[in-house]
Amino acid sequence: MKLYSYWRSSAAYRVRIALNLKQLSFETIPVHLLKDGGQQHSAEYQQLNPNQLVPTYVDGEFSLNQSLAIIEYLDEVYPEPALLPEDPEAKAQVRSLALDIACDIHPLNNLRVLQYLTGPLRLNDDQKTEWIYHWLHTGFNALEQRLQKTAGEFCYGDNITLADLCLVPQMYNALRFKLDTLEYPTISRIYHHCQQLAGFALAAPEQQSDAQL
Ligand SMILES: N[C@@H](CCC(=O)N[C@@H](CS)C(=O)NCC(=O)O)C(=O)O
Repeated sequence: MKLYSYWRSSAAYRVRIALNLKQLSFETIPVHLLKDGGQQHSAEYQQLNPNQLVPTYVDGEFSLNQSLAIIEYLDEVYPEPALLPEDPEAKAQVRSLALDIACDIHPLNNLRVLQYLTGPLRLNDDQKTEWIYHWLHTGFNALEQRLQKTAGEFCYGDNITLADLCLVPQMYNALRFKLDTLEYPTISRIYHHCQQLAGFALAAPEQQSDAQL
């Protein structure tokens, strides 16, 4: 099993957590998102993933992009521990929380979006930061309200789910941008709790072989 990954990529971080929780050993193939103009744009990587984004999961002839699709695939093939509840309503709620993060928060502050803002659209650094904070606060405000209704120890009740695998990297990313997270006590509590668990801790950006500290 191979994971094309970048240490600071939130989407790759989600998959690393899943692989760790399921105790699957995998080889990390680093794709440096900044070096050489971004190795995700190389012809070789484009063959593997035409979206030019990480992660890409490869197992033999099987290759898959999109972190949530990868995690759900792993969850079906390696069911323990389950990352989605069985009950249809609970499962839908967990997916909905995960998608709030993965579809409505994460993409707006992705590298290629920020590069387009400061490149062709000529935003300066302060304007870029305002953009990042605006979309993080918009998403976190909604997420905090939802979690106040759904959370137990984790995002949805007391079991780790797909939603936690999305929350942790997104919060890591927000802290990296020095977002004031005091307004988000539930998000913060779940984040700090997850950080204590080995599967999450080992997936952290700083623990990766390609980390540049
Ligand atoms: N929806 C995709 C998002 C993948 C994604 O945006 N990856 C980012 C890193 S977190 C990336 O490769 N960015 C490179 C770029 O923007 O050029 C997933 O969940 O896998």
